[in-house]
Amino acid sequence: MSDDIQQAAAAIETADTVVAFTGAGVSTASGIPDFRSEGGLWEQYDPAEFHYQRFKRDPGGFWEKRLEMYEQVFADDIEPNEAHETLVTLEQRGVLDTVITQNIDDLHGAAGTESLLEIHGNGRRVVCEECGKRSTLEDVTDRIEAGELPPRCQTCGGPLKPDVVLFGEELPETTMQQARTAAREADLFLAIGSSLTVEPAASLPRIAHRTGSSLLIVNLEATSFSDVAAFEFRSDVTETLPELAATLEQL
Ligand code: CNA
Repeated sequence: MSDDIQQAAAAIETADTVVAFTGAGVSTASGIPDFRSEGGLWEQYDPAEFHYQRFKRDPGGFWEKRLEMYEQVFADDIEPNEAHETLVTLEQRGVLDTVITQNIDDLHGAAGTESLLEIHGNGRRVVCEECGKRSTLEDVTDRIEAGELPPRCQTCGGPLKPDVVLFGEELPETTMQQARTAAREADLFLAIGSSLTVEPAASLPRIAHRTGSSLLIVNLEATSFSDVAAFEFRSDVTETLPELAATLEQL
């Protein structure tokens, strides 16, 4: 076991408040491409297809493209991986307080993380733009496949939108407030599988760092916080997180 892993595990064990912030890299091992890596979603789609203005202008075309993209995110064989599972283990062991995720894939919830802030929403849900009623993606997919395009709210007839933050939309204020508070209160902030480039989400490691938290980064490539991190592992999250958890067990 390397010294770095030993020291990082000890830092997790001794910190009073540990917060994990995850990005698309936590789910690539489950088979969901991230945005920016080779073969990532931006090689397959034009981000403009998923802009809020596109949804407003052409909700039918938007939904067709969205369901095509969702085949890669919500396929039947996609399941949480060792990284999601390790975060559950750490929470159950009482050493991890909160998970903040940028992901919309529902995999932290499916793995069993209890204290979870989904700052970009959750793609398994759909929301009515008029009355705010939520329904499931499954239900709306069935209706679209039966020819209801664009899908409309069964209560008020309003337009239905994925319950996620589209480009051009604000992040949910209450959830972001909770995420900022968690970042401020963290003694140790784990940044896992994220390029840490997407604003305003990337403001969270900045808040954590400025308010005195140590940063522990696990990501395949360097991030803009690499030079200030107390610990940095340029490695696969599905290897390093279980290694950290196994080391913690032996402390
Ligand atoms: P990103 O900018 O695509 O960065 C992902 C990072 O993860 C990259 O730096 C990769 O090098 C790294 N990475 C990939 N696989 C691994 C791995 N196995 N182990 C370690 N590191 C790895 O994605 P971010 O999450 O930083 O950007 C935020 C965007 C991406 C948010 O808007 C998300 O909603 C959005 N997104 C979410 C999903 C999802 O829900 N699974 C998928 C694709 C994009």
